[in-house]
Amino acid sequence: MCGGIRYVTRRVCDVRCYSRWVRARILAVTPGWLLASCLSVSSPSPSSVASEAVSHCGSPGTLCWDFEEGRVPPGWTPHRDEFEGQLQVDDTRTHSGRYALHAKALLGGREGLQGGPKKTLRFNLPVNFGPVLWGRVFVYTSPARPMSHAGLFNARYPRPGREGGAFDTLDWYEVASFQERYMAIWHPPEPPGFPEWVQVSDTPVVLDAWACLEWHFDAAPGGEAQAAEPRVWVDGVELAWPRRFVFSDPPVSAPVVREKGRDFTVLEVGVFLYQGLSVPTDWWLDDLAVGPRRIGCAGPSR
Ligand SMILES: [Ca+2]
Repeated sequence: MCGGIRYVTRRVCDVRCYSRWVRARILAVTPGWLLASCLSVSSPSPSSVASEAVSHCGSPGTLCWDFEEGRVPPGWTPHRDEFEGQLQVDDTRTHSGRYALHAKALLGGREGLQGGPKKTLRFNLPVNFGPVLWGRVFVYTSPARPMSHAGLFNARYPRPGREGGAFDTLDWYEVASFQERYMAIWHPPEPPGFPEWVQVSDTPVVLDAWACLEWHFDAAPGGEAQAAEPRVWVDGVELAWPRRFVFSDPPVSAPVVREKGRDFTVLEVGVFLYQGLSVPTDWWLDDLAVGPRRIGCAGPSR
């Protein structure tokens, strides 16, 4: 039993463990930093400038960013900025070309306690992007795998019956790591971002090497009552999720209903830790792409 919810033993452990780590988020989302951040951003809107500025590499509708501008690409705007470190485009390590997006020397807080370094950019997708979002990014993590929940990418869409809307009104899918393993989550709007459907893999985060992360988010699977569970691949191998559970605080007895959606509207990329990070850690992200079809890991040579 867990707050009146019956779980199998494994899930009780998972939920309690995860609760201890993510409780930080509950406290972190209510102060002004996030409310101000969420409320200050405008509603997603058609962005002809952004959609024209990125290259449509590969198949139709695919958007790609290789960061070879040497600066934050057009259409992307700073979103979260908490604790120590910087998020910048630089030439310190790349998967392709000369430049990559670099989350540099992130640090702040303590593992297991509320708050953590968050450095992200956001991007408004072109209108009518659709309900299926495949993604691909190459990630290099060094020098240590974080124990805390470390988000890398998320994509958001309006709740059923709505169009557009502010960032904090959108359902969202997330690709992240937790306890040194890859993780994927479906969330209701943030804050609070739960009750959420959490999937934790048994695959350790690739360290000190480039890893190709791919994901598939389907907000409108045919014949299904709710949005699909997120799927993630690392270097072409789909991840298994031995730990799958609902997280909420306080706990809820009802299962999470992953609301369906019609169009993804917003992307967020960078690194966002919901608990502390005591080891200065760097992430590099390069050759980010999203589209309605699988993009794969083929691309520029390293
Ligand atoms: Ca590059």
